[in-house]
Amino acid sequence: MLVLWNGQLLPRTEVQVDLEDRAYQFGDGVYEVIRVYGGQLFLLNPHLDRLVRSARAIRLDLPWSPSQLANQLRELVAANRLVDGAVYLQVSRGVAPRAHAFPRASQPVLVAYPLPASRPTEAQERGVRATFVEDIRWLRCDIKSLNLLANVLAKETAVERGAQEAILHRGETVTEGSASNVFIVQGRVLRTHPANHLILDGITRRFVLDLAAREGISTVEAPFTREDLLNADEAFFTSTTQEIVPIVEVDGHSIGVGVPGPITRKLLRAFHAAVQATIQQEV
Ligand code: PSZ
Repeated sequence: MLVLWNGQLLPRTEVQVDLEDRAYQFGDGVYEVIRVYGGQLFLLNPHLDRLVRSARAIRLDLPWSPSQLANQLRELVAANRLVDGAVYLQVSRGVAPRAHAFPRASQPVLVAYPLPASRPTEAQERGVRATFVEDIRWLRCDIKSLNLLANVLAKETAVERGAQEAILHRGETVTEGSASNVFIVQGRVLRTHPANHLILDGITRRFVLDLAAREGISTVEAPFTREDLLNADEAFFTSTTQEIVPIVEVDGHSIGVGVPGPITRKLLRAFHAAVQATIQQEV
């Protein structure tokens, strides 16, 4: 495997992660996961725009322009002959003697490498179980920061309960998943939490909202409660690698009739068609 490390492509064993990299000690950095279909970086520009926003929000100056990053990532994909998978990209504030305050002089460290990913076909067809977990994160969940401890703890709680995903809630309000955005269908309306400081504005979230509009499905970005979710006709979560996954049960309560619903299935078909169209466009 070749790894992109500050503009160079190196074998994994030659990448030297420093003991005092601030990502390692403080989680002081930002990241992205980008899906690759047919050798193409899917929705690359929105991911790079979000990386720039996340970096700015933590006052980290990126020394690379989005178009330079795009070129480097395309080289990474080509060098690894990556066809179907994902790319993980992180930028840390760099290496400096351990101290909380920003170092006077440090160069950001960028690392990117391929991750395996494949469409979760069975989960998409059958749906999955989810569980409620209190959202104990900080109040800047819009930043895709390397600090994922609360997300990790929530996901582990889900695993312990035999659920695929943790649905986070602040009090009664559902925010998002531990590593996904959450949608419900109420009648003919698709609803998801607004993109504010309480959630990550998922690239897949935005893509699905746009797909829904094109499919003639009404959408509303408004908070909803745990009870709204339990009473919804359909529910699903979205993420870069999971695409759209129907939620058919939450803590033992069936959602709708307990199988993936018609609007969710329509969106899944539209999503898969959009992916297919992107792959074919570039060939
Ligand atoms: O492989 C995986 O399971 C992935 S790849 C990306 C994610 C999970 N999750 C991103 C994410 C997230 O961490 C939180 C807290 N909320 C929403 C999302 C969805 O964001 P996008 O759609 O940009 O991946």
